[in-house]
Parts: sequence; structure tokens; C-alpha cells
Amino acid sequence: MEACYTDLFENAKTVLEKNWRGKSTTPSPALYPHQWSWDSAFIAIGYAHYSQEKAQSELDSILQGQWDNGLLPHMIFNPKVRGYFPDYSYWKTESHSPNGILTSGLVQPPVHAIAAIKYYLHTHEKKDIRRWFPKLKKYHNYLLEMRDPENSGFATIYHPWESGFDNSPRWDEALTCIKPGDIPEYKRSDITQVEKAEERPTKQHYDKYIYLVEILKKFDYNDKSIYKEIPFKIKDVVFNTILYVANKSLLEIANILEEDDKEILEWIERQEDNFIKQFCPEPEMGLFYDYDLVADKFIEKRTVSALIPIYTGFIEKDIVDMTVTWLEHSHFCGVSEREVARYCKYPLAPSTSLDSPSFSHITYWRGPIWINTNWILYQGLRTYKYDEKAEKLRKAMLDLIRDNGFYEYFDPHDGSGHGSKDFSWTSSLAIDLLHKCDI
Ligand code: 9WN
Repeated sequence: MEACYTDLFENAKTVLEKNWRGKSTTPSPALYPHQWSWDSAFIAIGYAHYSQEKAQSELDSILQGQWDNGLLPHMIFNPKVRGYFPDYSYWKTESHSPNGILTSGLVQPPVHAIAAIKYYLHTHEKKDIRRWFPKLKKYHNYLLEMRDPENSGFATIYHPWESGFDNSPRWDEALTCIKPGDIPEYKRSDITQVEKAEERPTKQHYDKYIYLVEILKKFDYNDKSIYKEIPFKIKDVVFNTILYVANKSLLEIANILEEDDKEILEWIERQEDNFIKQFCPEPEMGLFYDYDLVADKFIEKRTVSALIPIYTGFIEKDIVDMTVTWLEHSHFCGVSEREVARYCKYPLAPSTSLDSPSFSHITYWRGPIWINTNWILYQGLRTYKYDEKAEKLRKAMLDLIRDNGFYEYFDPHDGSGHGSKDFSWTSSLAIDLLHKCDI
């Protein structure tokens, strides 16, 4: 391990140890006391380096919440822990969740197959991927059947929570068009768990989050009815970049297990054929955007999401060269040498462009630096052989964490930590970065 980061590995393990609950890991001790879907996949990637049993248990645990139709819930609740809003009793998912398991009724980005192949490359243990393969395939199949009646190759999300980027300015316009009708009274616990309420989404946002869940409940989570009625339907560029990479991982797993790969190959081909059309209105700009199906237009917001497709690895080099220029552009991510000195202590991508009118330095997905998104950019830079730039990003992430702690997110100006302390995926991905994400 590099000398300048000697304590980091041990400290990251300590955070994960603190958040370990016997079979799985909570994202953080107080703010997020249950199991979350994409968090668990990121967490398993870190465990795979030093505790394969925990990595295995983490993935087994999240996959056991899968519904019959293939939906992999974004949360599995610990029945002994109350207080998080919305709690399990709010979701009314009993008739869909597997026996005795309390789940939400939304999905999150499908990082799981990516974690599963990484786990296999560490362990060379086929029995685990053999157990996971049908479940992972069923989840991807759900996303590409029930969430894609357009047959585009890309899943539609119904709720900002499904993106994992809850209050990103990407969703502002789509949410503005929604006027919450009757919503039940509710009491948020998240704002009391952070230093300042402005670190979390506003009440206006929460009202709409609740309103959207009320619609899902009204239709008892029936995708066909939801698709007709829900006012929030987005082809999310980050979700679908991850789905593409996860399909490639699933293909690798199918080949290792000598399983039929025809359908997976078809998914990948359809995604490669349609990706630019779906997400990139001006390829010469090198920026990618979500597509709002209700408004029938691209969501042209300058956020980190616009750069994330570098992770796919199949987009033409000319386009990606432009994406990388943006990554280094001060207005976009504040990483040019000159601007770093002026604005930002660490050359890392903030969640929203510093130059955007929606930028807010400590508000959740509206400005702060997140480690998972920068970790994705790091993988993309490596894939396209921007080795020096990748290394600079990797070191900046580790410096940021070493100097400020394992926070949920960080102020792009001074690097100070916000949201929850002792955040699990910051820790697990730091472990992966310390190993140069070599698997
Ligand atoms: C709602 C757990 C999750 C992450 C999401 C993040 C946040 C939940 C919340 O926390 O969302 O699902 O309570 O705000 O936005 O990405 O998975 O860490």
C-alpha cells in the first residue's frame, strides 16, 4: 500500500465493521439504518479485497429481497429498527416481497452483476455466481421488459430515488410539472441526522417523492398501469450506463458458467445501437443527458451524469475525448489546474457543475463531490487509456478521504465532509482504489 495512505485501509475497514449488521451492511450507522441496493453492490466490491465471506453475504442478502417479477427492491428493512422515513409499513409491498422480507417497491442502479464478477475474479468460486446468475438475469430482464415497453434497450425510472441521485437538478423540471395531490402526513427523520437541514432535499422535493410513491401504491406496483399514469418517467443516463456495464458483466458470468448468452448479447447489441440516439443529442459535444419521456425531451443539465457514459467503454474515442475535455473544464468540474487553485481544493467532479445556477456546495446531489461517481469516471478513464488522468483522479479521491474522513459527500470548494459520517461506500470504494481497482 502507498506510504501516504498507510492508515486508510485499516480505517476504511473499521467503518465497514461498524456498519456491518451480521449479514449485510448499512450505508451509515444512523441516517441509513437499513440495507440499500446499489450501496450493497459498492460495498461488496470493497469487501471482495479482504473479506470474501462478507462480500458473498452482502450480495446474497440483497438478492434475497427480489420479487417474483424480477424487481430488486432498493431497500430491505431491518424490522428491529424503526424511525427511518419512509418505514416498511408505508410501502405496502407485503404481497410482492418474498416471505418475511420487508422491502421498498422501487429499484436502484443495477451495480450487482458488476460486483458479482469482481467477486468471482477474487475467489474463482463458481458456486456463488451460479446461485446469483438467475437472479441477476431476472433483474435485468425485469428492467428491459417491464421498464422498457418502447424496446429501446434502456430502463425507465419512475422516481428520483430510483436514480440514486435523489435531488439532482436533473429532475427539477420533471418534478416542477408534478402537483402533489393528497399525500399522507409524514415526519422526516433525515434532517435531524445531519448538521444542517440544507444538506438534505427540501420539503417540496419530499412531498413529490411521497406523492410518486402514493401512485405506485395505488396501482399496487403494477408496471403496466404505472407506465400509463405516472407523471415521472425518465430514461436515466447513469442508471442505463450502469445497466450496460452490468450486462457485460452478466455476459462474462454466463460464459464462465457455460450458460446460454443469446438474450444477454441481444440486450447489449440493442444498447450499443441506441445509446447515442437515446442519450447524446450532439455527439460532437461529448455530453450525455437523461431523456424525459413525459415531456418528450432531453434534460440538458450540466451535472456529473453527462460524463458518466465514459464507463461504457464502447463509445467512439472522438466523442469520449470531448467528454474528457469537459471533465477537465473548470466550469464543469473545476479540475483544470488554474481553476483548482481558485475554486476547488481537490480535482474531483462535483455532482453538479460549479457554473450551473442550480449548484449548491453542500446540498446532497446538487453540488457536492461523491466518491461513487468519481470511481465510475476513474474506471472509464482507465478503459480509454487516459492513465495519467485516471491516476490523478484516484489520488485525489484518496487524498480527499484521508484529509476529511469517510463522509457521504464533500464540499467541492474546501473538501469538508457532509451528510453522514462513516459512510460505507466511501469506505469500500476507498479500499478498491487503494488496490487500484485491479479487479
Ligand atoms: C433514499 C443510501 C441511499 C443511497 C442514495 C442516496 C440516499 C435515500 C435517502 O441514500 O437515498 O433512497 O434517504 O435519501 O441518494 O443514492 O443509495 O445510501
